[in-house]
Amino acid sequence: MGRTSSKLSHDELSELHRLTYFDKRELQQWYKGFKKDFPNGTLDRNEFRKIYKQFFPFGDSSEFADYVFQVFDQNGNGQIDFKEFICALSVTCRGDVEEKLLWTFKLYDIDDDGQITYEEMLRIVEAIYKMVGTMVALPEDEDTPEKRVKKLFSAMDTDSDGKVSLDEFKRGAQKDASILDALNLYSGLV
Ligand SMILES: [Ca+2]
Ligand SMILES: [Ca+2]
Ligand SMILES: [Ca+2]
Repeated sequence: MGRTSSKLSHDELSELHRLTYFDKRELQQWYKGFKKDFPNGTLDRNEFRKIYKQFFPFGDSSEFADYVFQVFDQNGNGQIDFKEFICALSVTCRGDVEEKLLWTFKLYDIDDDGQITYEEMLRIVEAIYKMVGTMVALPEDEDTPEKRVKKLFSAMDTDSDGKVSLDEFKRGAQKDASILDALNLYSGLV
Protein backbone atom coordinates (compact mmCIF):
# COMPACT_ATOMS: atom_id res chain seq x y z
CA MET A 1 0.00 0.00 0.00
CA GLY A 2 2.70 2.44 1.03
CA ARG A 3 4.72 1.70 -2.11
CA THR A 4 1.95 2.61 -4.52
CA SER A 5 1.02 5.80 -2.70
CA SER A 6 1.65 9.06 -4.56
CA LYS A 7 2.53 10.78 -1.30
CA LEU A 8 5.74 10.59 0.68
CA SER A 9 5.46 9.27 4.19
CA HIS A 10 6.20 11.52 7.13
CA ASP A 11 9.63 9.93 7.62
CA GLU A 12 10.59 10.08 3.96
CA LEU A 13 9.52 13.68 3.82
CA SER A 14 11.59 14.64 6.85
CA GLU A 15 14.65 12.88 5.48
CA LEU A 16 14.41 14.52 2.05
CA HIS A 17 13.71 17.88 3.62
CA ARG A 18 16.95 17.53 5.54
CA LEU A 19 18.92 16.41 2.48
CA THR A 20 17.66 18.97 -0.04
CA TYR A 21 16.82 22.64 -0.47
CA PHE A 22 13.18 21.90 -1.24
CA ASP A 23 10.39 22.57 1.21
CA LYS A 24 7.90 19.86 2.09
CA ARG A 25 5.21 21.09 -0.24
CA GLU A 26 7.64 21.15 -3.17
CA LEU A 27 8.87 17.68 -2.29
CA GLN A 28 5.32 16.28 -2.37
CA GLN A 29 4.73 17.95 -5.73
CA TRP A 30 7.92 16.57 -7.23
CA TYR A 31 7.08 13.16 -5.84
CA LYS A 32 3.61 13.22 -7.31
CA GLY A 33 5.03 14.12 -10.73
CA PHE A 34 7.75 11.50 -10.44
CA LYS A 35 5.27 8.74 -9.59
CA LYS A 36 3.01 9.82 -12.42
CA ASP A 37 5.84 9.64 -14.97
CA PHE A 38 7.54 6.60 -13.40
CA PRO A 39 4.85 4.59 -11.64
CA ASN A 40 7.26 1.88 -10.52
CA GLY A 41 9.21 4.49 -8.58
CA THR A 42 12.48 4.33 -10.50
CA LEU A 43 13.91 5.58 -13.73
CA ASP A 44 16.35 3.54 -15.79
CA ARG A 45 19.02 4.51 -18.28
CA ASN A 46 16.67 4.29 -21.26
CA GLU A 47 14.00 6.43 -19.70
CA PHE A 48 16.65 8.96 -18.78
CA ARG A 49 17.88 9.04 -22.38
CA LYS A 50 14.34 9.66 -23.59
CA ILE A 51 14.07 12.76 -21.40
CA TYR A 52 17.24 14.19 -22.95
CA LYS A 53 16.04 13.27 -26.42
CA GLN A 54 12.99 15.48 -25.96
CA PHE A 55 15.16 18.48 -25.24
CA PHE A 56 17.84 17.80 -27.84
CA PRO A 57 15.86 16.26 -30.69
CA PHE A 58 18.41 17.17 -33.37
CA GLY A 59 21.60 15.93 -31.75
CA ASP A 60 22.63 12.62 -30.24
CA SER A 61 22.21 13.11 -26.51
CA SER A 62 22.36 9.45 -25.45
CA GLU A 63 26.03 9.44 -24.41
CA PHE A 64 25.75 12.61 -22.40
CA ALA A 65 22.55 11.34 -20.79
CA ASP A 66 24.44 8.20 -19.72
CA TYR A 67 27.19 10.22 -18.04
CA VAL A 68 24.66 12.36 -16.20
CA PHE A 69 22.79 9.20 -15.25
CA GLN A 70 25.92 7.92 -13.53
CA VAL A 71 26.07 10.98 -11.33
CA PHE A 72 22.39 10.74 -10.43
CA ASP A 73 22.61 7.04 -9.68
CA GLN A 74 24.56 7.43 -6.46
CA ASN A 75 24.45 3.78 -5.39
CA GLY A 76 25.23 2.60 -8.92
CA ASN A 77 22.39 0.08 -9.16
CA GLY A 78 21.31 1.19 -12.65
CA GLN A 79 18.15 2.86 -11.41
CA ILE A 80 17.42 6.38 -10.23
CA ASP A 81 14.99 6.36 -7.35
CA PHE A 82 13.16 9.42 -6.10
CA LYS A 83 15.69 10.17 -3.40
CA GLU A 84 18.59 10.15 -5.89
CA PHE A 85 16.54 12.18 -8.34
CA ILE A 86 15.53 14.89 -5.92
CA CYS A 87 18.99 15.15 -4.33
CA ALA A 88 20.57 15.72 -7.76
CA LEU A 89 17.90 18.23 -8.63
CA SER A 90 18.45 20.06 -5.39
CA VAL A 91 22.14 20.54 -6.18
CA THR A 92 21.66 21.45 -9.84
CA CYS A 93 18.77 23.84 -9.22
CA ARG A 94 19.43 25.28 -5.80
CA GLY A 95 22.92 24.30 -4.76
CA ASP A 96 25.59 26.92 -4.20
CA VAL A 97 28.54 27.30 -6.56
CA GLU A 98 30.67 24.95 -4.47
CA GLU A 99 28.10 22.15 -4.63
CA LYS A 100 27.50 22.65 -8.31
CA LEU A 101 31.21 22.45 -9.00
CA LEU A 102 31.53 19.24 -7.03
CA TRP A 103 28.60 17.80 -8.96
CA THR A 104 30.15 18.81 -12.28
CA PHE A 105 33.50 17.39 -11.18
CA LYS A 106 31.79 14.04 -10.59
CA LEU A 107 30.34 14.19 -14.07
CA TYR A 108 33.79 14.62 -15.62
CA ASP A 109 35.49 12.14 -13.28
CA ILE A 110 33.96 9.18 -15.09
CA ASP A 111 35.84 6.43 -13.21
CA ASP A 112 35.32 8.20 -9.89
CA ASP A 113 38.97 8.12 -8.80
CA GLY A 114 39.08 11.76 -7.70
CA GLN A 115 41.03 13.01 -10.73
CA ILE A 116 39.94 14.09 -14.19
CA THR A 117 42.21 12.85 -16.96
CA TYR A 118 42.49 14.39 -20.42
CA GLU A 119 40.63 11.35 -21.81
CA GLU A 120 37.75 11.76 -19.38
CA MET A 121 37.38 15.44 -20.18
CA LEU A 122 37.47 14.66 -23.89
CA ARG A 123 34.78 12.01 -23.57
CA ILE A 124 32.40 14.39 -21.79
CA VAL A 125 33.07 17.30 -24.14
CA GLU A 126 32.60 15.02 -27.16
CA ALA A 127 29.29 13.88 -25.75
CA ILE A 128 28.21 17.50 -25.29
CA TYR A 129 29.23 18.40 -28.84
CA LYS A 130 27.27 15.43 -30.19
CA MET A 131 24.25 16.66 -28.33
CA VAL A 132 24.34 20.39 -29.09
CA GLY A 133 27.21 20.85 -31.54
CA THR A 134 25.19 21.82 -34.55
CA MET A 135 22.87 24.10 -32.59
CA VAL A 136 25.41 26.58 -31.29
CA ALA A 137 28.07 28.62 -33.02
CA LEU A 138 31.47 28.04 -31.45
CA PRO A 139 34.55 30.22 -31.64
CA GLU A 140 37.14 29.00 -34.15
CA ASP A 141 39.63 27.96 -31.46
CA GLU A 142 37.00 25.76 -29.80
CA ASP A 143 35.15 24.30 -32.74
CA THR A 144 36.24 20.71 -32.14
CA PRO A 145 36.18 18.81 -28.84
CA GLU A 146 39.95 18.29 -29.05
CA LYS A 147 40.66 22.00 -29.40
CA ARG A 148 38.39 22.87 -26.56
CA VAL A 149 39.70 20.20 -24.23
CA LYS A 150 43.34 21.03 -24.96
CA LYS A 151 42.67 24.61 -24.06
CA LEU A 152 40.62 23.81 -20.96
CA PHE A 153 42.81 21.03 -19.70
CA SER A 154 46.10 22.89 -19.83
CA ALA A 155 44.48 25.93 -18.22
CA MET A 156 43.18 23.80 -15.35
CA ASP A 157 46.06 21.42 -14.77
CA THR A 158 48.18 24.05 -13.08
CA ASP A 159 50.78 21.61 -11.67
CA SER A 160 51.02 19.89 -15.09
CA ASP A 161 50.78 16.34 -13.73
CA GLY A 162 48.37 15.33 -16.49
CA LYS A 163 45.37 15.19 -14.17
CA VAL A 164 42.91 17.76 -12.90
CA SER A 165 42.21 17.49 -9.19
CA LEU A 166 39.07 18.81 -7.55
CA ASP A 167 41.02 21.79 -6.30
CA GLU A 168 42.38 22.63 -9.74
CA PHE A 169 38.92 22.13 -11.19
CA LYS A 170 37.35 24.58 -8.75
CA ARG A 171 39.99 27.21 -9.34
CA GLY A 172 39.81 26.75 -13.11
CA ALA A 173 36.04 26.97 -13.17
CA GLN A 174 36.17 30.28 -11.39
CA LYS A 175 38.29 31.59 -14.23
CA ASP A 176 36.19 30.09 -17.02
CA ALA A 177 32.45 30.23 -16.41
CA SER A 178 31.77 27.92 -19.35
CA ILE A 179 32.86 24.96 -17.22
CA LEU A 180 29.47 25.07 -15.65
CA ASP A 181 27.85 24.76 -19.08
CA ALA A 182 27.51 21.03 -18.68
CA LEU A 183 25.47 21.68 -15.62
CA ASN A 184 23.47 24.51 -17.12
CA LEU A 185 22.48 22.20 -19.95
CA TYR A 186 20.90 20.03 -17.38
CA SER A 187 19.30 22.85 -15.40
CA GLY A 188 17.54 23.93 -18.55
CA LEU A 189 15.71 20.63 -18.54
CA VAL A 190 13.77 21.01 -15.33
CA1 LIG B 1 20.28 4.10 -7.73
CA1 LIG C 1 39.03 9.89 -13.11
CA1 LIG D 1 47.08 18.54 -11.86
